[in-house]
Amino acid sequence: MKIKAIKQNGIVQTLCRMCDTRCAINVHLKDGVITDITPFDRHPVNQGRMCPRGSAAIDLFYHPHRILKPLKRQPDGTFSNVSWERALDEIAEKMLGLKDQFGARSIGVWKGEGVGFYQQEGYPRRFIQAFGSPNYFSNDSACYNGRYMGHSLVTGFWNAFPEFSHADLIILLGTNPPICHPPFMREFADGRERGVKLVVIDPRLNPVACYADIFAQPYPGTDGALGWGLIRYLIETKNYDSELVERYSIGFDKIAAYANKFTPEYVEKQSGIYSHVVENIAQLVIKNRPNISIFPGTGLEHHDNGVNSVRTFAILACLCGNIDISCGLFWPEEMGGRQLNLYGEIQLEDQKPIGADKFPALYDIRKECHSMTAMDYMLGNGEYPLKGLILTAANPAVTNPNTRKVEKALSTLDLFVVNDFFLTPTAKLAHYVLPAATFLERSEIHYFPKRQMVNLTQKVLEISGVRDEYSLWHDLAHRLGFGEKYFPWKNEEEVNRWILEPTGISLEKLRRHPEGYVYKAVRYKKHLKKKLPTPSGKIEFASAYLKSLGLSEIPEYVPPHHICQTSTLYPFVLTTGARKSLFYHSRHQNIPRFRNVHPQAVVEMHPQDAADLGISNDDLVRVTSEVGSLDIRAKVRHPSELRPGVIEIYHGWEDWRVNFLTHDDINDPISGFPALKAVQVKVEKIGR
Ligand SMILES: Nc1nc2c(c(=O)[nH]1)N[C@H]1C(S)=C(S)[C@@H](COP(=O)(O)OP(=O)(O)OC[C@H]3O[C@@H](n4cnc5c(=O)[nH]c(N)nc54)[C@H](O)[C@@H]3O)O[C@H]1N2
Ligand SMILES: Nc1nc2c(c(=O)[nH]1)N[C@H]1C(S)=C(S)[C@@H](COP(=O)(O)OP(=O)(O)OC[C@H]3O[C@@H](n4cnc5c(=O)[nH]c(N)nc54)[C@H](O)[C@@H]3O)O[C@H]1N2
Ligand code: SF4
Ligand SMILES: [Mo]
Repeated sequence: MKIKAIKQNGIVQTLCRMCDTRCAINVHLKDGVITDITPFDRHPVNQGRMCPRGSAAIDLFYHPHRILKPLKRQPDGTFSNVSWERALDEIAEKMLGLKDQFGARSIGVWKGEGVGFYQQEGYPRRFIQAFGSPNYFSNDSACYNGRYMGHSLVTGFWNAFPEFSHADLIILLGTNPPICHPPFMREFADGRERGVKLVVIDPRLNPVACYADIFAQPYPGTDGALGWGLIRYLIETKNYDSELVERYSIGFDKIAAYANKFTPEYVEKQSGIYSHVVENIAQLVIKNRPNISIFPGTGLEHHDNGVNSVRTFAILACLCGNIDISCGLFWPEEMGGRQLNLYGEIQLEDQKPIGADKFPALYDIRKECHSMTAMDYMLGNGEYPLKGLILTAANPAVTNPNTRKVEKALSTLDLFVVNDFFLTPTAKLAHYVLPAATFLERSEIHYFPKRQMVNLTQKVLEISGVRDEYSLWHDLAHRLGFGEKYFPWKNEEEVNRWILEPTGISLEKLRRHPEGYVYKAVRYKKHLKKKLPTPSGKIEFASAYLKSLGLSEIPEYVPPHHICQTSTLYPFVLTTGARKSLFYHSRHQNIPRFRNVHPQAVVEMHPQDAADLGISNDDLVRVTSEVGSLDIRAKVRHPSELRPGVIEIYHGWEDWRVNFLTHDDINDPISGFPALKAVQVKVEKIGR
């Protein structure tokens, strides 16, 4: 590795991107080598703390298996080194050939969780629009879009992280903050000193549930019923913000009429949450409104009724008068920097973005194509063929549902390029694997919406032979003939300046503010003065837009498929993907000190279920769904940790891929999300 550090000795302040929390860190350098990563104590997000995954950036950066030169797959399946110039020339030539033969839309791009949002997502979006194809895919076909859409359909904006420390009541639904968003726990601890109450709704006792005043375990996918039960209670007892409803919302009569049937007893029947617990939660809501943080995680969106569950709780928040306040649904104002995407300039709707026919709201609201449907197009079962894919920072051969189909589909591509650090199961299927740069090797502008704050991250080091994300798209664009027009900037520094120019904020200024620069002082209750960004300009309890698409106008509660169609063959419900502290999806299994903590995959089971099947701890069991099967060790949990009938398997294991079992065709009708947290399965003991 030939490494150039921006300084040989000392500390560089930047943001960690081992997850999207983006804690501020000090990177310590000695003779050009990173010796330590410690928290930077003047940043409001992490306030001088960090989690163990942050320092693992060192393990990642110097990992012995890191790919440092482009690889090309040979006819015998092995990989050989090629130069960057040759790899990019050949990729560009192939792209132009496919474009000539099948049209630009036969090629797509895909960005994964490895690079996150904002600027790094902007590059592939810009690239593929400029190329003339609408086919932009991402991990967000199974992440975040569901929550984004659920909130923005009601209020017009995304529910950025609330200021939990200002709440009097926090309701967490299907989310696991101590593991997933560690700084939340500090905010919670601050709130706790003031007596904040906590309600946790999760079929599994996740770590934060141990601190809850009320912990309720619903059947997976039934949160919507609880949401409607709480709405009914507020309306019945006239304990809602009537002024907000009258002046700033539409559709109240419709939800009031629909909520009627959700008595506590009916909610109990639907969700398994005792009726008196439903009432207790409702009373806590009434007592503490409007200062309530209602926060849903993937546990809601990974169901076939996910968006409507999220909408139901967004409506509940609005009824509590919880809109545009610090601990509630906060409406961030933008900085006003330039956007990288080209949606204002190039319209490609007539090119039939993949999935836009099945899930029109997904493309409309997020300008994203549906990654599961992409597999059908690759396999020749789409309206037109998808022949080429450039994928960066994702590992769908592990993380996308119905993984065997994903592998088969990716293997049929005429051109498959993967940009990653490692030869992942996805990269092994590629024609070209390009060596990717870590976050320590790039500089980007990052926003913290809830604080209306911006940071510039620092490029700490450079490895010869490794190119950052911008360079990849830039270098390809120039070979394809649209570089000068759409990727004119020589490097990230020039892009950063172009983005910032209209704001009057300089790069130098951001460099002087490693603690973050507030681009606009936060104001609350803006909806009293200006229209909300919904079609009606008001809070939408009922959406005429969804109705026009033939979807439910109000977020009607439809029980999940495993309840509508119970199966004697597959009597268990498998929830997947409850995060582990040291793993990040499919990442970090190759970091030995982390692997020692999580050595192998397990299926977590309720002791009664295990006893019924004669299963003891560590027995080898086979879990089978309609899609596939997986052999895995059993972990028998304490009776309070899981609902009986529910089992759980983590989703990132390369050697035990739970997505062999998940369906790609049981989807939420609004977002197209796969039902990753409700798979009907059977369990058999196969050995010790
Ligand atoms: N350490 C670590 N941190 C991460 C990640 C990681 O892989 N590792 N991933 C990051 C990413 S990309 C994301 S999207 C976030 C996800 O962050 P979260 O959504 O906060 O976390 P998950 O662990 O996915 O939690 C989902 C919870 O939902 C529960 N659940 C399952 N079904 C239901 C249901 O029907 N109803 C309810 N109420 N609960 C249900 C599960 O038992 C689980 O506890 O985490 C981020 N942070
Ligand atoms: N069954 C089931 N499946 C799930 C989920 C679940 O809960 N259950 N969760 C879903 C969710 S919420 C998400 S977000 C997705 C995540 O799915 P993916 O986006 O596939 O995420 P990762 O597995 O983390 O893969 C990221 C890849 O990017 C690489 N990488 C990391 N950083 C960088 C970088 O800076 N640049 C580049 N070029 N590469 C980088 C890593 O080496 C890794 O191979 O998984 C989804 N899949
Ligand atoms: S929570 Fe951990 S991994 Fe995420 S940004 Fe902070 S230190 Fe990095
Ligand atoms: Mo995610």
